Amino acid sequence: PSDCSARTKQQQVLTNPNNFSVDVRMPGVSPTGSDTYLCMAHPVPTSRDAYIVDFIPHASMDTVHHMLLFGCKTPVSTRSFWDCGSVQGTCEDEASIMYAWARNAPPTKLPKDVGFKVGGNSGMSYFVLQIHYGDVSAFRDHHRDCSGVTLRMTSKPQPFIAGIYLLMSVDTVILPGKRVTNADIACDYTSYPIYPFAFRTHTHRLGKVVSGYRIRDGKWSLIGRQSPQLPQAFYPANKEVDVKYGDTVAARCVFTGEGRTSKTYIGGTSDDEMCNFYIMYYMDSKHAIPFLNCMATGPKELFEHIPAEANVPITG
Ligand code: IYT
Ligand code: CU
Ligand code: CU
Repeated sequence: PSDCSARTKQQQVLTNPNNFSVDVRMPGVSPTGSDTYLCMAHPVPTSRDAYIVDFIPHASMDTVHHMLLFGCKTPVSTRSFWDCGSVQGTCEDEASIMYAWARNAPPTKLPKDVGFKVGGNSGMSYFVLQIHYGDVSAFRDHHRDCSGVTLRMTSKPQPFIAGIYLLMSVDTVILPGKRVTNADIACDYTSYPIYPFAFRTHTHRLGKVVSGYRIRDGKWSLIGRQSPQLPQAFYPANKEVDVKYGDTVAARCVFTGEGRTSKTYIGGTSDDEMCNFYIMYYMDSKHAIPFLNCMATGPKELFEHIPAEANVPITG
């Protein structure tokens, strides 16, 4: 409806002066084609340190396919909204994913005493919301959409800081017609302990299964395994598996080249592929590292010992 023109605002919760909410919502948009990606930026409303402690999604089930929330220093645009389809059109600098909503997937909650740090000197001065609108027929009546997310925030320092560890392949090539191609990624972990509590997988159409592991003393322990063809939300991770100094973190994406007539490379379009395993973790705020990346190809000898489940496609 039309009451969504001034929806993006900051709200003070009267009970506790440290607590506030930020509404990051589309300013009443009406996509004109199917599979439109729209983005909007919202400044973090404080220059001090602040912590996101909860996400409350507002998504129209009949139009929104998925929503992602990023933090960064410089959004691609500060217009009310912009088209951010196909290529990485969110931030000028590196965008850090903090939240994912996908139709028919259960939402993940942050554990108690855990917050994403933004504002201050965190390098996060903007939130960028990306919404993938699916079937456009729901917009034939030209109504305006204000889907988005409300962030529950506090200025009170949290005992644990949430972070994201992104494992991604940069060099996988999938040969046409070849039944199985693995993308293997691995990095040694040499920092303070992290405690994974959620994970997200991302590939395009050719991905069958994506699995992430901790390797300690030669033993592989599953952090999470999912079909990237299911809604790409954050799913609960195996809580028993922490990662500490001396461990290796590894991920495998299984692809098929069946149905393709030319080589498929890593890239931004839907004809390209990606192999991503995101670990959402918390760590002691005393030595918190909010974002980590691993882009190294895993050594063949290491992946000879990957559990067999990593090669089993998830059906249904
Ligand atoms: C080449 C590739 O794999 N791109 C991924 C991972 C990626 C995410 C972010 C790369 C960079 C980032 O700043 I955040 I550089 C990719 O684009 N993944 C998509 C979204 O863009 C997040 C996804 O849905 O996971
Ligand atoms: Cu989507
Ligand atoms: Cu992608």
